[in-house]
Amino acid sequence: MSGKKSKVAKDMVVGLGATGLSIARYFQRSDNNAIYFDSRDEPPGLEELGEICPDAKIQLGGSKLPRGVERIVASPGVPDSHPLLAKARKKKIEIVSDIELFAREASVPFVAVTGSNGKSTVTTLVYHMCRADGREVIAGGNLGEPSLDLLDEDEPDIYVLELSSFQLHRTQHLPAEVAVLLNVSPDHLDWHVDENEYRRSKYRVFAEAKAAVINRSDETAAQHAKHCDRVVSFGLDAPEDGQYGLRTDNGETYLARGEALLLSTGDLKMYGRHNQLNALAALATGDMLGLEMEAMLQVLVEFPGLPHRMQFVARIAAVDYINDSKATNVAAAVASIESVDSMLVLVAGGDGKGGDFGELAVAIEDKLRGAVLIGKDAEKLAHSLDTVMPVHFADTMGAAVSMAAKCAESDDTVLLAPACASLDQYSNYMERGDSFCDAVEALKQ
Ligand code: UMA
Ligand code: ADP
Repeated sequence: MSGKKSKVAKDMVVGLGATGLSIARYFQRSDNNAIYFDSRDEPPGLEELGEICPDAKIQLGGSKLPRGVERIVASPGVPDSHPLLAKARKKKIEIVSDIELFAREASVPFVAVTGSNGKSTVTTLVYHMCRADGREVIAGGNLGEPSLDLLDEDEPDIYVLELSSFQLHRTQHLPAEVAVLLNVSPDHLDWHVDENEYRRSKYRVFAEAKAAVINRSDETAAQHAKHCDRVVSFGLDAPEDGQYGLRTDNGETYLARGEALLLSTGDLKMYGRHNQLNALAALATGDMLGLEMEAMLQVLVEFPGLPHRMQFVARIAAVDYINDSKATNVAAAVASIESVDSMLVLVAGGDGKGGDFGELAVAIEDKLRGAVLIGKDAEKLAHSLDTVMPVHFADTMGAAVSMAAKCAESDDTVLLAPACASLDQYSNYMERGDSFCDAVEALKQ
């Protein structure tokens, strides 16, 4: 196969992680030659790249832009400020995401789900709803399998893609069947130039969409979705005809479409107000796709939520322990704190990604018995929180959970909702969540 390839590589793939390897597989399938770059001496995908593409040209470190490169396919973790990408931009070389390549290639419709928080939950709900309706469906993107790998599977009726701001930032062409924007709050300010650029990346999801699902509280989203053939909104208020929201009847709150009551919120298996919003967004999306309402509602009754999102761990000595390790920014932590009714001891901290912890203090003042802070930005968090509650520091998760157990009173909840990324101490949020669960288990001994 390699004999057919042109000698000079016109594509450069930046990043040898999960995305870089999926691009390598895609290029190998389409017989395309590329140069592979990673800034690290020992990138995680180096060995596998050798298996996928034994004759791959590889450049590790530096910022040399090889002659002949006409396009860069960049992995999401590498910001535009990287010297190689900065150089490429100066030379007006096209920089695209794997999602751009997916969108050019996909021959069946796809749903694009984005937002600062709730993406994985809504993507998974829509996936299950499609299945419950009898559709062949594949989900991936920022969640799970990289998008280009999805193209190598048997063609489904529909794809459901979770998209990050990093991916959208480098995607121009995205003709989604339905584009979903759940919410926008500051995040990833260590990657994007500023908050405006982050927001613009999120709104880009609507650019070529046929239909849009928008959050009613976001007027800018409505502006960006104006051109779509159909727009359906969701929110926690009572919905107008054809829109999704909450209605109260005889003291009971229901998910509703217009005036129609669909499901009591008490029958939702997922926990918390934010998950009612996620359920409404998923219903609105399924509605756009023509899915059966009964099938969708059954999914909401059964789906317990994803691991590490408001996951109940244990009740020990009259205290509940909840793992919301995926609350990796301030807005997510606020949402999870607001969804717990009892007084709380918060376990938080990690890499704050430039987020504003002041907002956290304002939102949670009355609910917190105290906070135990971990990780790189513990001091920064303490600065915002110690005026409103007692704060403690811990070097390890074990020490944090022991300290939280000491602070908690009867019927309190100890909540891991870090408001930060985990990468300063862990490989990912899952490892951090597991470490919390292990520390809670250890309390039983
Ligand atoms: N890196 C370097 N040098 C390089 C290339 C990468 O140091 O040359 C570093 C990056 O700075 C980053 C890490 O390597 O810290 C991984 O970056 P990557 O772009 O290679 O990541 P992938 O392994 O391809 O995984 C990416 C997504 N990761 C990011 O956006 C950081 C994964 O989302 C996604 O599942 C995967 O593609 C498949 O699509 C993870 C994530 O944390 C879950 N996403 C962020 C989030 O959800 O908040 C956006
Ligand atoms: P994402 O994929 O966008 O990170 P997840 O579905 O994995 O979203 O949820 C991550 C965290 O964000 C949850 O653990 C919860 O703390 C918070 N969250 C989820 N949905 C919402 C929402 N609709 N609004 C605000 N916060 C949310």
